[in-house]
Amino acid sequence: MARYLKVAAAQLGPVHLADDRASVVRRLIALLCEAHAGGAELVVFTELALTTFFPRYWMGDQAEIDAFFERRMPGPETQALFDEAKRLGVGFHLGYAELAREGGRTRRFNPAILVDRGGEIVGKYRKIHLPGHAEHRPNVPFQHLEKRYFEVGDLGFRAWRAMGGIMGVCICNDRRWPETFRVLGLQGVELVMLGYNTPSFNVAHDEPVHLRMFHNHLGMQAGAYQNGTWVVAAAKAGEEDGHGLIGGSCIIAPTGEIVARALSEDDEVIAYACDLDLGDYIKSTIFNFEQHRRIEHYGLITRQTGVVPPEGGE
Ligand code: ING
Repeated sequence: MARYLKVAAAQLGPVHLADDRASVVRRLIALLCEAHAGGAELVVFTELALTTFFPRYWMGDQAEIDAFFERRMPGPETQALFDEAKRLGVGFHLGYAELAREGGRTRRFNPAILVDRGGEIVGKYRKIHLPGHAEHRPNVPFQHLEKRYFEVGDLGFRAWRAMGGIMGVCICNDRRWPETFRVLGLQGVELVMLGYNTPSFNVAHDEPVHLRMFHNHLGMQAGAYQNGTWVVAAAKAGEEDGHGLIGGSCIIAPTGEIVARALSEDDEVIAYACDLDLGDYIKSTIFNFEQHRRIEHYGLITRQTGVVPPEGGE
């Protein structure tokens, strides 16, 4: 039995500080229309799609920081994207920066939403694994201040029945952590969608540049295979005001194979007809969780945060 969903990853090229939201939304709508023309029913946009990757900058003034955040979704500039998607009957995933008033206080998150064919937000995820640092590091070429500008997501890793299957969402750094995919896998996820903004080189360690792309795909391919799920990943790519971000947007089958991959570091649509039943044999044999997992031996994973090496010995 095959249950096809034509999915597109809409890679977004650089968004510069000078680019306003309206111009970015026009690009997103153009990508949406291109994907729809190719038969896509679901379009995955990237993380923090509406602005430049602002956590690379140290900003001391909260009003300056908050200018990168959305107060409402859809908001005045993004309504046009929701309207066009609904008109075309296409679902989409969108990452953005969220400023919310909850529990009597202002909250700031790095979320992504899943919007169905009818234009309704059916799911929201707030990024849990925030990489980088919270303090200003003056001696590096760029900052990575997600721990300063965002709170840790408080909605957990959730899967939703939508688009004719079981959909999951995570964001960027989440894709590097096996726990992300396993918690979604334990909900029977059939397609995990995500966006990422990944600097082209690692300021934290002098590592060969080719490893950025290798590690980008490694974690997602493993996550796909080990949980029998599709993974659709859309990059924000290219040089944003001189700061490079890797491309490599891709669609990965539950077998772990990359079935489509972006060639550029600019606005680019890739697409694939994903058989949402393809992961069934993986979930019912090698990764039949019910039959094979031994949770009585996994306690350290949730009891312990950091490393505790063995005592004694030489
Ligand atoms: N970006 C990067 C990512 O996880 C990063 C941060 C890059 C962490 C390279 C470690 C190594 O792809 C975001 N936004 O999480």
